[in-house]
Amino acid sequence: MYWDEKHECMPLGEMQEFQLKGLQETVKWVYEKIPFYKNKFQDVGLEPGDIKSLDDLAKLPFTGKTDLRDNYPFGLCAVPMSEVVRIHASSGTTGKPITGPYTAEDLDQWAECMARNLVAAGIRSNDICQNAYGMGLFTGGLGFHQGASKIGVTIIPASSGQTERQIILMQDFRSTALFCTPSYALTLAERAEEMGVEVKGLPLRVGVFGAEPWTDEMRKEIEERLGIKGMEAYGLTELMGPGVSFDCIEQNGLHINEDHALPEIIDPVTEEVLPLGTKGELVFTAIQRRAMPVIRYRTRDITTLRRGKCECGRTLVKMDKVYGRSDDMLIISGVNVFPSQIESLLLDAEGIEPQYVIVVRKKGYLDSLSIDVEAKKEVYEAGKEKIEEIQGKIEGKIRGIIGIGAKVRLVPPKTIARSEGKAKRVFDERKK
Ligand code: DLL
Repeated sequence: MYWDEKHECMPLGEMQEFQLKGLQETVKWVYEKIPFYKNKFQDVGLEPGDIKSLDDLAKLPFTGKTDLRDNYPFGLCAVPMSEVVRIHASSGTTGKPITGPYTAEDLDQWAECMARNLVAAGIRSNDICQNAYGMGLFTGGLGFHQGASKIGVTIIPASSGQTERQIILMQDFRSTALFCTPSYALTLAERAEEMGVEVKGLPLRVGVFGAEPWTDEMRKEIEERLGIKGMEAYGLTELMGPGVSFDCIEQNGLHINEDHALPEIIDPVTEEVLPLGTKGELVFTAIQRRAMPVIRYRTRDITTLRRGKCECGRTLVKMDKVYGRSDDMLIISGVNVFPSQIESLLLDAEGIEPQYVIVVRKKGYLDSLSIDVEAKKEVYEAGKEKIEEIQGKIEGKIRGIIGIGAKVRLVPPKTIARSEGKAKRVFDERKK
């Protein structure tokens, strides 16, 4: 079942015509309304009329996070404040947050994109959806809320946190669907176990998880512990929030709402556009938004684009699960490592809980990588020998598969801080 069959299953030729029209209109719109873009286009000698085909997209300059920060809060907004009906913002751990202003039409389009996401995840109007994404400036809570409202489900706007109460709500209101970050899903699973609540015996059957990188191994872990299907949502404040891409029942890549967000993959160093099937940095151009349409926005997310027949019938281009962010990539003694590679190996190991932190330090001239991962209770209780055996096995795998030395430490159960939103698992102390 689709939410918007026309756009989700559009033949490629028709989609490209639609995209070109959207691109031309948007380029003209930002050129006329936002001095920042006009100046940037003029710097490279470009006028809106020069965009004659989708290939001309490559002629446009990129927009980066710093451009958004430099123009904080509304320098890149194309409409007067009287037409802005909502403002979201990303938390912005460093520097100024990224703002996301929306017109009423932008909000409606966002809800449409989210409705596609939820229907593809199997959500229907008779579902009772517990929305445990943070409500507020973060786009997760309200983004899911609006999409779910379009479908007409029963929404429980629980927001994140108050974990024990979440479990009680899940039992009392008989939630069938859960929306939250993957790391919070784990926190909920664990809290339920501590409370003696058997989630598998409850009506919960599906989760829609996103907002942070998570591996397929993590998905399996969540699916098993909660006894549900774990579906995915991807997005970013700069584009709309969640609803940019989503996985279907095939669970092998995320369909991009490419009639809204026109994707490209580039080499993050040379900025050259890469062909389909090549891993690189994801770049998006918003082609239907009015308040803040970004042009060739560099997401820093690393993935691959693929076109082909999907069993679900959707023709929307697919991106692979995000491998990591280019700024999260660790260079350890010259070897490039994504935290997701470490997560995959950890979660494959026996006797550990999916709770870990990665710390990189500099010792003299050398980089050192240490990983603390929680032992399962029975392993911890089994004693030193068992613990050392597992530590050694994981270290061996990391050396063999990733090619770097790591110090792995199994720490006692429940000693690593639990996440209620986006988990912070990597600490690169060399950057201090
Ligand atoms: O995290 C929007 C969102 C909310 C997506 C709820 C999905 C569900 P920001 O806070 O602006 O927006 O963070 C955007 O989070 O560039 C990615 O690096 C990361 N991210 C989002 N979804 C995924 C995902 C929201 N499914 C940044 N897998 C993005 C991996 C993700 N990373």
